[in-house]
Amino acid sequence: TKAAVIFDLDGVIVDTAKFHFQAWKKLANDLGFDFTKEQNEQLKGVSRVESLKKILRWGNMELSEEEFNRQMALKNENYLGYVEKMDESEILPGVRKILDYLKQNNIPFALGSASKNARRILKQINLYDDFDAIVDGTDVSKAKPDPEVFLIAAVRLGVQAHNCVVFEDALAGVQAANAGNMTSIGIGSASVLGEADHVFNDFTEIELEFIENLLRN
Ligand code: B16
Ligand code: MG
Repeated sequence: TKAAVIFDLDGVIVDTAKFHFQAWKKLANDLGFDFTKEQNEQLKGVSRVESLKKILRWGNMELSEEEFNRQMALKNENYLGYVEKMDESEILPGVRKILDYLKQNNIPFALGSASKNARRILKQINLYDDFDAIVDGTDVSKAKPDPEVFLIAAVRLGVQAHNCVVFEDALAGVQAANAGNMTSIGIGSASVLGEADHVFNDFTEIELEFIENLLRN
């Protein structure tokens, strides 16, 4: 049995959630309303289209299809303005240590993200070539909590789903990993990610021995 690891991107490897928030907030403000940081939590792991639908519901707004698509494109342009400025310093604390450990031990690892910008972000932070497989929002038809993104990653890594360990910061992502029969590790608050097999506040709390044990089983 060959074990492998799958990482979510936003909220796990980098904190792009803060940039998504700024860009969505600007969109809402330009349309004449606002939403809170708490509401923004509900956008984590959610696709671009579904995010805009939620936000418009919060603002009690409806847009024509054309305007909806225009707003989505504007949001993404704005978001990419932040992404352009990203570099290796944006890699969250503790992540590099785990990636190095996996590489040294020849344990394959993939990216499993809902973002259509995932490849661009990995290039910005100089991790693009480190992943054995990259599955992102351009590869899937069903959004998390559907396990599709992680199942495709397992196939591309050549491992069985039940031998995969998934790191996720969003509840929808934890549910996707569980639905795919994978081991789920929540990164964030246990009150949000209680459905995960294990939860840590961040990667600095994870000992290499913990990963070792997980991958041995
Ligand atoms: P984009 P993940 C998700 O990435 C984000 O958590 C979510 O907030 C975002 O709306 C989604 O990607 C789509 O991103 O607009 O770049 O295609 O957490 O699955 O890595
Ligand atoms: Mg995420």
